Amino acid sequence: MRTVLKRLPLRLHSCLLVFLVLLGGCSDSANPNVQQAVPSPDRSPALLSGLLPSEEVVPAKQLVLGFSQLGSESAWREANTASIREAAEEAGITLRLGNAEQDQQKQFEAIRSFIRDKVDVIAVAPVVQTGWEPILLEIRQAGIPVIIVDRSVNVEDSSLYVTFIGSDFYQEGVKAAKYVIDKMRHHPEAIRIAELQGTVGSTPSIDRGRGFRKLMEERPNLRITMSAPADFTQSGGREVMRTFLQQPEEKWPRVLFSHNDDMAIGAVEAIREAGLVPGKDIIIVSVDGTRRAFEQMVAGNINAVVECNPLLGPLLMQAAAEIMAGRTLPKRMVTPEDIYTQELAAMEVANRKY
Ligand code: GYE
Repeated sequence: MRTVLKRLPLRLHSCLLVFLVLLGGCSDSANPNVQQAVPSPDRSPALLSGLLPSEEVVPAKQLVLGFSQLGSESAWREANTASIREAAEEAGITLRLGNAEQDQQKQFEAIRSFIRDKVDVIAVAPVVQTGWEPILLEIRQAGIPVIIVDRSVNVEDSSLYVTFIGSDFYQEGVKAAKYVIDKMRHHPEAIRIAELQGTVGSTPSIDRGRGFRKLMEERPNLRITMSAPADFTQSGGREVMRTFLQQPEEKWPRVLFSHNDDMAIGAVEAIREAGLVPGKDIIIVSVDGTRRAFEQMVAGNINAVVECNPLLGPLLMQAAAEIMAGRTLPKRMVTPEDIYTQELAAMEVANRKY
């Protein structure tokens, strides 16, 4: 019989191997409830070699995964949802998917319905990072293992979940800052920077902002003079950028750091409306690396994009199957990511998968 893991593309095994090599030693085996649901969680040498003996793996049709997706606000999110749907189908895993439309309460409701349905594994992409302890305790009571996907949760007891699969948002902020510092290296004068933040209280917005600021501290002439949340949406980015440009001209920013591509694309529209040239009068750096942002780079409107990979589906399915097979996963799985500038955009645009 074909198994979940046999159905996953080979490159995923090597991906997981990279994570394990990078993060080996971070594994968590302290969660008694996870151990209850997951017998003998010793790290398997077979897993480390990337080759799994098929007979040890739970047959695909037995695995039901409940996934609470936080919303559908951006191109990144659409790609993330599609990746998870496709990977579940490919792996033969039954997926129950709830779209919480940016509402944490709806995520709780979806999770409670997964508990009632006695799914095997619950995955959550948390809209904000606080407030998760009570529901994670409810899941623990039910003996269901939890995988956190994309954004993280602030909990004191990290044994409340098995693993967190997602990007290093702090590093994304650092990469964006490095680009701005390099781009402005011949400008000793005071440079005003505007920042479009994502959803208030969400990990990517908090950590991208922190990483960016950390590097800015070293450059006193580069100052963030305007900063406001725009919910990671294109319309939000357009509206907030409009308000920035309603300020007197001497306050206009020379640089825009947008926490995602959708908001940057909205900002490009607002910049044009104000009679300015995006990418020239205002240097723009954003995060995600969607095909649309690459097209904007090719057109010269966006200057640089820090990659944030939404294609987490295959890794999530692999992790769920590993848990069911009783293996210990690293506590943290980080996706490798890059930064792209206009010079590279034309070459890369056709290769973008999202
Ligand atoms: O950058 C943004 C989306 O959580 C990493 O959420 C994700 C972010 C992504 O809306 O486009």
